Amino acid sequence: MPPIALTIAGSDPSGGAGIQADLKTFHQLGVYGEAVITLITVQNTVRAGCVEVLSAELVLAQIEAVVEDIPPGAAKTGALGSAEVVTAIAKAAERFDFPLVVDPVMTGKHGLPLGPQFDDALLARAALVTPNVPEAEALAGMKIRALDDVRRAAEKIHARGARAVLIKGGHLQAEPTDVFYDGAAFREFPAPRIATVHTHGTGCTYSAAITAGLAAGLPLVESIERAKRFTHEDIRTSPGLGHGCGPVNHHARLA
Ligand code: PXL
Repeated sequence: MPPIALTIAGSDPSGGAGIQADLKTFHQLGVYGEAVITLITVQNTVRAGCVEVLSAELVLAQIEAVVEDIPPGAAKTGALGSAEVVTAIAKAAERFDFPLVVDPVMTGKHGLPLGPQFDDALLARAALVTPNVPEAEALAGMKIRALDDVRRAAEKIHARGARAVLIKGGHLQAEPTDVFYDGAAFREFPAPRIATVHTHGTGCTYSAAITAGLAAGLPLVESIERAKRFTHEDIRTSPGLGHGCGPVNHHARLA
């Protein structure tokens, strides 16, 4: 049986982010992908139109159908769209016997509103939560400027119930260092910044790659390390599609 991973996320029709990025990432990392859609966006690399969020009932029915038949080895959430969907997934996740990665997506490219404030119920079900700096500021209720602030925010988010936290450093002024905290120790994952505008879908790809690692049985920190290398390679080799901020390359090869 191949490793199986589930994404619960929104659709980006341009294929760079959201459910499309997650499925391509799962596939590239040798994992069978399942996809529960929460919302549909209208967007391309230049502009964003609107967002339509599915009902919590429809999202839940999709999850139940998938999990009772082809249970995944790990799952992730991306854009969830409404407080009702967040609450419904938190409830469903009480019965998950596989790890859940929560990517607390709030705002998409071009300012698309993709998620509400997260309540503690979903964070408490997360084996890992992967905010970027603005999302970490919202979750921790503090401003983040330097690496010390990132560490404090990670502690605050961990205190809200997430088993582990990975704050992505891409929005920091300095070197984009990611900070991991699991309540016991901090780990830092630095990476050189790549000068490109073609980074659309970076966050989705990163959390999907971590989920693929967990689905394949890798330990959490190894999954993060491999996902970091994969995402870095995806950005470095982004194909420059579209007329604006293009997608990363979901087909990068890991050395
Ligand atoms: O990168 C966050 C994200 C997640 N999900 C969808 C998106 C985006 C960013 O634009 O469109 C559907």
